[in-house]
Amino acid sequence: MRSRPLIAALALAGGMIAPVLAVTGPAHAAGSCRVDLYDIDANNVAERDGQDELRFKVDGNLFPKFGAKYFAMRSGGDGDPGDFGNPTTLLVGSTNVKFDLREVTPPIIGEGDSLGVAVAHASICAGLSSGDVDYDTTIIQGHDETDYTYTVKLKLTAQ
Ligand SMILES: [Ca+2]
Ligand SMILES: [Ca+2]
Repeated sequence: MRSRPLIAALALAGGMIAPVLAVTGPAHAAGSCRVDLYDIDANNVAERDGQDELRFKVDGNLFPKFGAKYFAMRSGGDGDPGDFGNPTTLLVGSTNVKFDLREVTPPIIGEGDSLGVAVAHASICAGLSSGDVDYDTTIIQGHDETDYTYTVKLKLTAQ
């Protein structure tokens, strides 16, 4: 008989947890966000031959992922996530996420050289509620081999 109140209390506590989360969940600030490449525009490419061969490096992974692949862009070009094999990662807590834009030189398709880094800021994720979507845009610029500018837009989806 002495165990009954304890079991009842546990059952009550177990029953309480789920409804509380269900009520506060949608309005609760996100603890993490899924980050996806959303868009990349080549305003000016870097290489003198007028075409950059590109990959993204995210969390140590290269995109496109499989085999010796890259996506070639010329000035004025518009790249989509699918062109890079849909680069994605998770932003957790206060750590910004970086999408490193790499330029490779065929026939050697490794990780190439970094043109710059697009950032998804943790501060944006922290301001979102679960299910919300926002975007973080980075202008990547440099001078090697020629003046280049890329506009990279990352999409944050709050978990
Ligand atoms: Ca080239
Ligand atoms: Ca190249």
